[in-house]
Amino acid sequence: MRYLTAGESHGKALVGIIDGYPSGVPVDIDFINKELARRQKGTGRGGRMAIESDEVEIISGIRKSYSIGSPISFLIHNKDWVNWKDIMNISQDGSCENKEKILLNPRPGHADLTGFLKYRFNNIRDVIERSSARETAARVCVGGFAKIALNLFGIKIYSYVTRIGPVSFEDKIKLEKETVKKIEESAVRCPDEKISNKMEKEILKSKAHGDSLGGKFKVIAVGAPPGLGSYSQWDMRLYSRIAAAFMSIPAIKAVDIGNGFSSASVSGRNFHDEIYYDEKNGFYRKTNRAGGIEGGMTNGGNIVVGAVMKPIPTTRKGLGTVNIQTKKAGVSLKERADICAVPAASVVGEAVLSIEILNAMQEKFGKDNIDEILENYTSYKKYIKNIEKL
Ligand code: EPS
Repeated sequence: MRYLTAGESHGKALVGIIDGYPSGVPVDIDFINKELARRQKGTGRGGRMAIESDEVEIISGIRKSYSIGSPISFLIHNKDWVNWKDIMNISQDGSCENKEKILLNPRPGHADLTGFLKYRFNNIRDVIERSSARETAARVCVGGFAKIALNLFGIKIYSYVTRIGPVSFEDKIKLEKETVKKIEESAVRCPDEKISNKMEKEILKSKAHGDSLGGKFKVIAVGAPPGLGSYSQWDMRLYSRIAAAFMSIPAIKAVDIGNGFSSASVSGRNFHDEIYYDEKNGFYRKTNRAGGIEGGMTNGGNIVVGAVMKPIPTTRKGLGTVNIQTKKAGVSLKERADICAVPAASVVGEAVLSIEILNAMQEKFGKDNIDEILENYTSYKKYIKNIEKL
């Protein structure tokens, strides 16, 4: 399965094309819309989220609620477009020429300056319309399709926030119903109510100071079988694909799998997850420091991905910069933006992990039709069980 997205932040719509999605999957559009709504939530989101209520319009690839194996294309209309029609006009009727503010003070930390130079623009507007994190709405939609397919194999994806600025949540959690409910109810997607409140306060403090905040989140896949990915080539290693997918989310600066960062300071005998066996469980581990991947392949444990998000580069107070035209020192441009989008990024993380896992499943068990893939999957599970009983 591969996909492309298109669309400017304040253009008419976001667009997505998914190629290679298996046929025969019952597609629940309400579920996808709920995923889009989850991405819009969270304390720290900006004014734009009050305007949008993202909904997908399917254009192709689905008939009578089932995928038909042909490319799926979809639109997510930007409600805000009506307010930007002149500025985002596709034809050159010039009606907005005089009204439009030319943006020339690049924001440090954003694509503004390099994009302006690289594409020979004369207005930073042409950079920021596509470099905006608005694009992630389309990715959550693609991820929604992937999640629907993974659910048929009993694979579920969760996420929660582990840090907002200085406030961190370090506890180990069990992904029980009650915990998941708490995450979904928290305004910052953190399972601990007290820490959630502290995180929220920190975001509001940052807002009052005209500043922004980053943080960390974890995404977990439960139920993936052992043997997805491969050690045989660099680009077959699931680590590399997952890391690339997470690093492609705007503002993500670091990714680790399992106890990735802390593995640097622990000895081998204290790090690796020892292997056990009993009749009931087959091979199993008592720990999961590897985060469910060894040798570039899933090992049957939960896949645990951690990601670090930098603070949003747009701030009300701005940062020191240089006007591209006058070369004089100034303050970075101010666009409407989020104060903190870590909770939203965790939902985007769920989407990109779902896409990578579905890809790896299709690689191992087949691509064309979901029943065929399910049959191959069931027979592989049987084979693994038999081996474990030898
Ligand atoms: C976003 C939409 C954008 C921003 C934000 C994310 O809408 P607008 O630019 O109209 O406010 O709120 O984008 C950024 C933080 C960014 O740097 O571009 C969205 O839908 O997620």
